[in-house]
Amino acid sequence: GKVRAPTHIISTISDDRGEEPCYAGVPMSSIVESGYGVGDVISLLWFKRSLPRYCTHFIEICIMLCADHGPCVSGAHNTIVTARAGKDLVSSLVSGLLTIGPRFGGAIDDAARYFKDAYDRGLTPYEFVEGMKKKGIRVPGIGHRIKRGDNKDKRVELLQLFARTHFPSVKYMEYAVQVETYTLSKANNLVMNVDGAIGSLFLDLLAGSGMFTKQEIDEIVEIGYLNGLFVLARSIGLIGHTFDQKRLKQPLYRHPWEDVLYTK
Ligand code: Q5B
Repeated sequence: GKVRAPTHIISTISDDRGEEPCYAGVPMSSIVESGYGVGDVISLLWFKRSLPRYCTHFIEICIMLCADHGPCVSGAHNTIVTARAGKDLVSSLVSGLLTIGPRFGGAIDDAARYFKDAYDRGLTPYEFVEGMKKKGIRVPGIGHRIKRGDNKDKRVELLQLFARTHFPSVKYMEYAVQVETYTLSKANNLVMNVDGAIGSLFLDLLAGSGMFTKQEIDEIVEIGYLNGLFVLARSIGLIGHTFDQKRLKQPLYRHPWEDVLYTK
């Protein structure tokens, strides 16, 4: 019989060999005719399955809420400086994206990992937070530069409200809220941030939707899919900041001497 030559690439999420591209086996015409949205496309290309509407709606809300947070955050600042240095769209975009990491926007996967581990092991919020302190690790998903216990992040409240209304279970979110109550008793800046809200709620989506096996959930959390939500969302804002600077014909940025402490 015929012997298949060995391939150098394996791909399982999309196929463009037919008349139309397919995402996880679903042809583009079905995607358009069924009125699918970005949440459905993410479900197909990242999770290789169609998810219930409340899940895809939740994903879309995450994207909308994280699209931008003003010009002063790390990502936007880098993008603005790069655009003002005369660089092109892609350079300005990636310069902003490269700031996404454990302190800024990229704490979602670790928040999911640590909250899941602590909840599944039955740790009290006290045991979890103090255990992290002993290890010298900041609790991912907790803390914000400008948000405080008496000025909570509206995005977190909106995500929690949506989940309380639509998710079958919010056990991980409730655990993260208990952790926040404990951290706020220590310092007013230790609020749950948007990374912590998305990380804990995505655990509830994965566990409560009935669409994933335990093994699949563990793999998603281990590989780290969830920072992808912030990267994707914030790209929208960073592209906007690039256009804004170009439209405003802003000159080369130079940081003022007065704002630097020159010392030996
Ligand atoms: N302390 C976010 O810190 C920030 C602690 C903590 C225990 C914690 C910090 C942190 C974990 C990572 C995380 C996502 C760096 C943030 C985002 C997107 C964004 C951004 C925007 C957007 C802020 C003061 C004292 C110190 C610290 C202690 C702080 N955090 N202890 N666990 N998690 N969080 N990142 O204000 O005793 O004085 O030494 O790393 O979740 O990025 O809008 O801006 O949409 O763009 O710089 O929302 O919390 O505070 O470093 O001066 O710390 O609090 O140990 O204690 P700050 P620091 P001590 S959301």
